[in-house]
Amino acid sequence: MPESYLNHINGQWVPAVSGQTMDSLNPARTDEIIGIIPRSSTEDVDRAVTAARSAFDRWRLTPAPIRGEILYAAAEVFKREKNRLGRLVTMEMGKVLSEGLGDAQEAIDMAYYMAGEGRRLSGETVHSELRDKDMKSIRVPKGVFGLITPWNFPIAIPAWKVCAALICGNTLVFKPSSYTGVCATEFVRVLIEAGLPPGVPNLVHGTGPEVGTPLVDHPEVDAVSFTGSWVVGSQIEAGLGRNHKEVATEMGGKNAIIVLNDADLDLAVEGAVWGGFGTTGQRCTAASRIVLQAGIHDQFVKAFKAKAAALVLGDGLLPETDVGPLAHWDQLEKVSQYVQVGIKEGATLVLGGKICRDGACATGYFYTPTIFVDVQPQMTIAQEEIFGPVVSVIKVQDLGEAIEVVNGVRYGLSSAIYTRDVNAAATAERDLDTGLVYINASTIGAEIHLPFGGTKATGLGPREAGGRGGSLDHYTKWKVIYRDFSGKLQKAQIDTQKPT
Ligand code: UN1
Repeated sequence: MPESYLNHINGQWVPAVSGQTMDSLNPARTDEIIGIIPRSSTEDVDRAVTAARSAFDRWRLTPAPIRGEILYAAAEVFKREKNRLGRLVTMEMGKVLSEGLGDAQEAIDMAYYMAGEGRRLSGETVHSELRDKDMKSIRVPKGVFGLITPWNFPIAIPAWKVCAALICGNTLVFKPSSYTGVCATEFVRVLIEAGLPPGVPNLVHGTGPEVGTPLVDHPEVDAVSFTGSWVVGSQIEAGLGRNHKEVATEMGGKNAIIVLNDADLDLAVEGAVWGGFGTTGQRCTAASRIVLQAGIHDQFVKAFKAKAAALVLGDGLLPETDVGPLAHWDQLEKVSQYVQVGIKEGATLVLGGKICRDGACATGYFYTPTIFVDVQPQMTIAQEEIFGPVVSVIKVQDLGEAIEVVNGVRYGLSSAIYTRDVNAAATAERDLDTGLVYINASTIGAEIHLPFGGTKATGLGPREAGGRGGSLDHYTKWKVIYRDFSGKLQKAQIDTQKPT
């Protein structure tokens, strides 16, 4: 009998008010239910937001280094639980075990990193133009956050948002993807064990329309962080903008790897396989376009195809598996449809292009690694985010054309270039319009202590992760304090002070 999971509201584990539930399935073995999670609605959201609001003042006034100590304790629990959480990620979301463990590792890293920020939440002190007056800027929390996270990094992305929100002194209502509710619950259990007070973290399970929408629309929610689809993220941006509430969105990419004629080809092929088919292509940072300079095109495609064809599909818990299933049925449908569009628009399918139903694939949502060549930059498969194991190869003549192709999409998350020419690498670094640029490395694998995010339709608002210049800018607002201890009326810009 699968375990039943609950919402966490005001320090209590509680079912949805409606009593309704949803099953969370293993995408590699769809007859296996990983857990039963609540299917909540507006009333549950309302209770959670009320709890977060009433806990806010106490949490805001808890010294930041003490908040940091709780996050440090959480990091230690994440570390203790890493194997269990990593396996659970694989079972509920499908990525292979080494990546499931990597997902859990990001939470460990983020919790330690943000714990340290408790002693570093600094602003500026500067000199006043007037005597006997001082001034400073300080970071203050924004209040109650709504945090909405996707299924592709079911532990890591919650950790990015939750740890940053907490260290800055905010309380929160966390609404995870309904495909990975068990991972989300285990994540919150760690926070509770670490000693977070009631009402500070709240967890409400459910669907986007039934929980996400009332959460972002709630008048007592001060700001929102969202990672997920462009369609939903754009609606959230518009709605919050109208209400003057701050939002940070991260909505995907159409990332590309450039390979120039002088590149280390073996390294570039390895990078393309890892970026294109790692996590079954279900990363916002996945390398879904490979832009090849004409001189190495044929040789690269041959090696790339051979390596991709050798990838073993199966249950991510099995040691021989290279590529796990897609995370759910809709993903399988979407990927299949995009592949049909690619064929119709005239791209040449050289590998894969089909749902896998043989052997180890029979029980789940598997799609074979797929490569298209002869792809034109404007084709649908080269413009839209597919979020699956489908890579489009585009041929170009030179670096200038390559950069134009990479930048010629509406997203701007990650890009990479393989070259031994230092001038070419520097030009790419300057001109690629993406939030992340990799030199001689693939498009995936950002580290948590630098900002994560991108340009154009990839997202709005401050970046995720990182510290200054990253998520601290989303989870705090600036307050400026002027203190005049002259005992008289002093007028900035008007009273001129002479040297004595
Ligand atoms: C995502 O796909 O939304 O840089 C996040 C990476 C990972 C995070 C990806 N560390 O690929």
